[in-house]
Amino acid sequence: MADFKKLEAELLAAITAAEDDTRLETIRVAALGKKGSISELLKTLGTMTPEERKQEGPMINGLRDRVSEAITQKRDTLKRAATAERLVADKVDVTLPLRASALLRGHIHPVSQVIDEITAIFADMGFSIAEGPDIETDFYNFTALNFPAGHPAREMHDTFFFNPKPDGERKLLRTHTSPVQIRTMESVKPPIRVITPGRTYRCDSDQTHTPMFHQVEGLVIDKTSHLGHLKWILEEFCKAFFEVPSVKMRFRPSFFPFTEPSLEVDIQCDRRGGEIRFGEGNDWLEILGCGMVHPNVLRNCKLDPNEYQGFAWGMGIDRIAMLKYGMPDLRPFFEADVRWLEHYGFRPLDFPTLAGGLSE
Ligand code: 2U9
Repeated sequence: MADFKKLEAELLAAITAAEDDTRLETIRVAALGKKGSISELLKTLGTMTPEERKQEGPMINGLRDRVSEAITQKRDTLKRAATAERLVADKVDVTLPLRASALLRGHIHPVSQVIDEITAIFADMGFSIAEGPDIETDFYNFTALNFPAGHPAREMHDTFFFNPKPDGERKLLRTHTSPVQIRTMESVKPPIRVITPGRTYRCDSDQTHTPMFHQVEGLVIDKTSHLGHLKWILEEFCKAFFEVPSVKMRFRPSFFPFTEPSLEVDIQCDRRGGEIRFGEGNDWLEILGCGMVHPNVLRNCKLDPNEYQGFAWGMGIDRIAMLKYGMPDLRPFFEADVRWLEHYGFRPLDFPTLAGGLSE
């Protein structure tokens, strides 16, 4: 009996003195584990006479319950103390600036952003997107598009040509995305509604021209498609792209080998105050060229001009990106300067949609 009291006093003192969970667990195993001091005492109950057991049983069981309870309470106390300690130590300075997540550190290049915006607008009107090779044959870049033999665009100083192959064929870097529409007309039976954004190349370099630039062209071929449809499409596009409720457009006669008639299109703008605003003002700005697809081009794609007709247009993506986002110089577009990209780039997760907003 005296031994039980002594054991209990020792265990309770050790439990009180335990400084952490590990120490407490060692005490628990030493007392209540398989070979612990209290477990050994419990085992002796089996060897006792009923009288002895009647007397000793409650004492040993009482000892076990009190020690278990003391351990549980001590564990709670240690846990609460640890939490309190962490609350004091883990200070958060809510005034610190936000550290940008890796996902937000990169930026979308304005050209990619504008391609995504154009894609969203034309996809909403039922157009598909087509792509083709940057390295083209003379046929797809010029001949099929009704360029005559001596046309200036076919000269070395206007276009990048590869060295001729043994059979004399000279490949070239496409000067427009029109070859993609030729390939589309060869492989898709009308009705066709397609836009072709992509890289294009010309032997030209100054403040407003770079040897590589971006174009988007559109093509509609059906049985009765006409300039009235084209006008509506271009007006809807300009309103959506420049995010204005209305815009006036001016169509001037022009000439391209691949369209007849051919037109150049200006949009209304206001240049006062050192910046351009669209949908208001008395100035005009040229933004694209267009026309009815030349019958020779249809014939070159094995389409009968007596059955099918349609229209096409083309515009420079870099140029309309500069206009929309107020970027004064074209050259930094292709200099890969991270500071420029951080300034003019777009947040990576804000994909432009008509419903969600193109540029917000
Ligand atoms: C096919 C038939 C006709 C595409 C067209 C233009 C007019 C045009 C320029 C705008 C600025 C090129 O980037 S730019 O220098 N483009 O003015 N493009 S019509 O006509 C086509 C295309 C494909 C089969």
